[in-house]
Amino acid sequence: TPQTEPFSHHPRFVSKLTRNTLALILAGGRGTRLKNLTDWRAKPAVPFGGKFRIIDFALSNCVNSGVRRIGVVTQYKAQSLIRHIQRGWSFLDGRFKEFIELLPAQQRTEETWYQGTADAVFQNLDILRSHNPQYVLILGGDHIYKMDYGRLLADHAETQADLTVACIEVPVSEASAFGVMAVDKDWRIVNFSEKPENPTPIPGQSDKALVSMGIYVFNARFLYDHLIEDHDANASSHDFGRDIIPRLVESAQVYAHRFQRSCVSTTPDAPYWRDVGTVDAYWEANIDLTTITPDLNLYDEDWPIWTYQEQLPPAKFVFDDDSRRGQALDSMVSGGCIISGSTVRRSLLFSNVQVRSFSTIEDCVILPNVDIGRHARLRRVVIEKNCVIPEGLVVGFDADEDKKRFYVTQEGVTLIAPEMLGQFYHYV
Ligand code: ADQ
Ligand code: ADP
Repeated sequence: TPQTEPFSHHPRFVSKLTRNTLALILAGGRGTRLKNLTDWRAKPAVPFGGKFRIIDFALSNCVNSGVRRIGVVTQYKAQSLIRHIQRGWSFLDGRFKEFIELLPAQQRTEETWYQGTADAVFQNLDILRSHNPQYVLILGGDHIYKMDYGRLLADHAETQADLTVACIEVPVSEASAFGVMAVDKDWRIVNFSEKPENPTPIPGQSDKALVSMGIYVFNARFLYDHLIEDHDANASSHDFGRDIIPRLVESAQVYAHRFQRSCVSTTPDAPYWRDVGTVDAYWEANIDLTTITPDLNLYDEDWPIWTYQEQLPPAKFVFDDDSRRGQALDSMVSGGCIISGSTVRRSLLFSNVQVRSFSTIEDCVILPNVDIGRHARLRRVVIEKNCVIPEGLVVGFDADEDKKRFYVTQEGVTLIAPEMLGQFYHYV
């Protein structure tokens, strides 16, 4: 029988639930819509917010929630992701039974790479079992959000579900990119369809749909049984959204958990959850951080976003007598940057960016180790790591001209990568 009393009165406290949970972060997807930003790295390794990489958000949510046994499942272009995790995330302490473990596709149990998200978990079943968790929390590695998974686990235990799927409301016009669900009055999922052409709106709210965030809590044993069953099924694509969840909704206790608030949110009505899967969305989410009250608060001491930090000197601003400039306004500027004799506005500079005299940078997202020569004028540009921007380059004023050399998005954001400048990559 479902628990009716509040979970806080229950003998199993949330800390016990989080401690008995093993998180698996799926970080192996391709992420092709980010164009050159994912040519050499997996999407979860793409730098975000000046200091972080996308996966730091899911990882920080785990650590801050008290879920400190974490597996990261990797496949495509994993080298820089693995490097980041080794350098930045090895602080978890084995003495407290905390760990982060990398689970690369390695054809250990099968003769194939990971076929789909469910297969990626299936191929690590023996490792999962050896840790003996009570709950398995399955997450994607490519969203930006702050979420307390303790709430989700408490909800899962309270409803005595076999599986709980975290969900959020999105405009119905965007819903076909997601798994769309229908729930009954107790939030039990009664229907689930993966990326339907014509998504069904929430009853009484014709403009909204309830969609899966790709975040699942399974009772461990229940998960193992169903992964084995799915593995043996011929017609399956071995994907949670396409195969496992629609099937379980019919036969098991599958509940929805509504993501209603980011842990500490400046805008409690609209929980922040972004897929920065396109260059436009990536630019927009990064630039938003430079506004006066961003939708995502990175200054929240209760929910720090952990990452690997290089030891770098402070950002420096040099006033140049000739150009009579040397400033950044409405911008975020990371360690190791030097802005000399130039003006930066509404921009986000990652570590070790140099902007030289007489240049003007507006609405730009500049990844680490970029050197911008004199007299450059850049507007609405994303610059990939390690670019050397030649003296006098003008981008963002004439889209037809820019398209000849660079990638220009629908919204008129230009992406510049070293290859486009004829530059060979040099590893730093
Ligand atoms: P998608 O967004 O299409 O749908 P999917 O491509 O299945 O997500 O990837 C989910 C996560 O798994 C990503 O973090 C990705 O990197 C990783 N991944 C994908 N293939 C992998 C593989 N072979 N090996 C390892 N990792 C892999 C899912 C759900 C929808 C839901 C959305 C929410 O299927 O129902 O609405 O997420 O974004
Ligand atoms: P990240 O910014 O994610 O750390 P890196 O720039 O370090 O990524 O690149 C990840 C990996 O891809 C590195 O091993 C690097 O050597 C390789 N790489 C990146 N760009 C190129 C390129 N243009 N040509 C060859 N190798 C590259």
